[in-house]
Amino acid sequence: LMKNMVLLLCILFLCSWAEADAQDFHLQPTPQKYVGSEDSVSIPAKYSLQVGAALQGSAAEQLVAGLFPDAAVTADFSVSIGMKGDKSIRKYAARIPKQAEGYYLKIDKEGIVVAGADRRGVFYGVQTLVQLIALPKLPLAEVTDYPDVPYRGVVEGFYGVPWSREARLSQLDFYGRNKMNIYIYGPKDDPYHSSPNWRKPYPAQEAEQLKELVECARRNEVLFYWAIHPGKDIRWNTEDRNLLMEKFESMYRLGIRAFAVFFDDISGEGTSAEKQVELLNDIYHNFVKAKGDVAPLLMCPTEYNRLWTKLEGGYLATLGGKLHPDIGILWTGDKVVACIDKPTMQFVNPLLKRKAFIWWNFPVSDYVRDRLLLGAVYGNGTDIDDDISAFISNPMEHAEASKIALFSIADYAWNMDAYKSDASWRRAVRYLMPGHAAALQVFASHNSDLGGNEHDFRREESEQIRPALERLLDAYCREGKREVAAASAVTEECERMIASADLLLASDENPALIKEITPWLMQFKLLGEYGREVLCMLAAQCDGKKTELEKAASHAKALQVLMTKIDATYNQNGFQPGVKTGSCHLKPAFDRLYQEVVRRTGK
Ligand code: 14T
Repeated sequence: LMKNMVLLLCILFLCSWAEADAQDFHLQPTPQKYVGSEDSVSIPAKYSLQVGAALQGSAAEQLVAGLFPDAAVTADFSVSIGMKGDKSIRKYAARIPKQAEGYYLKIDKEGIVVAGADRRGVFYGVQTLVQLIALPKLPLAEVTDYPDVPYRGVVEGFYGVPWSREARLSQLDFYGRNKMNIYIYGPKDDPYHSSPNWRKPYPAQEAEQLKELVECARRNEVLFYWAIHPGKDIRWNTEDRNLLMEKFESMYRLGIRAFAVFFDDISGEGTSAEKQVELLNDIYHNFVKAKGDVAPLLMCPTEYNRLWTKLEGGYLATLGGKLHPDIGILWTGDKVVACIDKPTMQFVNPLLKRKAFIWWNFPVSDYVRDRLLLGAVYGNGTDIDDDISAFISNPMEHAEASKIALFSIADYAWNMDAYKSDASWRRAVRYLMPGHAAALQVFASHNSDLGGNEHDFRREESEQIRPALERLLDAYCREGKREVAAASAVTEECERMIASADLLLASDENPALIKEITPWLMQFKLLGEYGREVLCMLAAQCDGKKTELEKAASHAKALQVLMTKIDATYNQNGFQPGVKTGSCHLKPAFDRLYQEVVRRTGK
């Protein structure tokens, strides 16, 4: 008995300790080191604020000014913000991580310190502080933090309708909050980025909007790259070279300080490695270096993935050997669309003679335009941080919906060891619609797979209801039996789908998101109703209830017609027109059951 008592006490102790240790909040992206306490402090009305001299006019200073608008000259509570070398944080210099963009943050009863390794590090420290201050109580804490990957962010590189001004402004703010530091502007269907108009300067209004984006990027410590895609019709002569330089000059005048040249998805003259190298090295010496305040040049090769690499042709070897080592080379992995792992990097880095700059083609949906890719981010190696110079994502033309994946990509690229795919996904959903997280989670969990596609890239879908669906199908198709537990689990899921769709359609919590996904929400609701009715058919058939079966069958059939109508009415792009939802498991299972009931009824 005594032994058992001791054991019980031990267990109780361990539980309470685990409880105390578990935080009910999670910083985003997951920091490298967080030491928190149960104890908290409330920031008094009177506080002092010291901001390092080197931060004058910086994004970090602007963010801090918003957090602490009325500082006193002296006070018992002090807020000190600075970067390495600043007087304001001198005492803490030794605690600042050595890594670029790192920071040390301390909150105690006397005050708050944010000490960054560099300007962006300070900004990230303040962003972490923003998250902590938003909690019900400000915990006493020490954070020592830095990114695993030097460049983390987004390339607007898809085919389809380019993002709107509002969407881009919202994205840049999102990148700042999620500690992403790069955005590459390269929408394939902007005629001034690609052929035919890459040679021409932007019209006044578009130029003005780009200027505004550059300023917004600066406020968020995001490097704004502008990419040109000239390869479809470039002639390797001085005329085109000068036109390209002039275009870069005009973009420089708009405030852009980072440039890329894309040679993807082209054929013919433009694909020559020698000519591409010559142009890039020329831009490097006569533009980037000549200006002195321009970020490292980037290029997307024609052979940008392993599948398309013809080693005999020597294309990549030429780039690797002759392209100036400071020029970054983009790479999508073993295929156009593929996850990135150690072998991916072991193949490409020796060829490029540098760490590849990863362009991850997820959640881009320009080759499956009838789908939404709202699933979890998984499949990339968590041991590749030393092998890559960047991890950037090519998103969907649905900017707000892309944030589900981007949130987790930011988390992954900041701290790979700590990355937990499923937990990160759920936090992303909560971040986008905190008041409707459960509904959005239901919707996202059934809108993630791509279906059969040219890149053979698939994602898990409807994972938690799959076992019940399988048991239901199996029992009914083989033996004509209704597996009760599975049937009610699936019915409940259908009810959740219907309610979630209604809640989201009626909500004004995130109007931009709802607008993007409305056709899919309408389709999703119908699919839920269809599933529910098919299950009624099945029950009626099993119980031999003829009139009920007739009623349910005619409703199910009407719902099929309505779903077909939605598919033929909305999202009518010229590539993959239509609206597909729950298409990996739910829709096929419901269709199969419907047919099976009809077959067994003998109709
Ligand atoms: F630059 C590359 F890294 C890249 O991925 N290029 C395009 C990109 O703009 C597009 O969004 C992405 C996904 O569709 O794939 C590339 O475009 C393709 C890929 C193909 F396999 C265009 C045509 C293809 F046949």
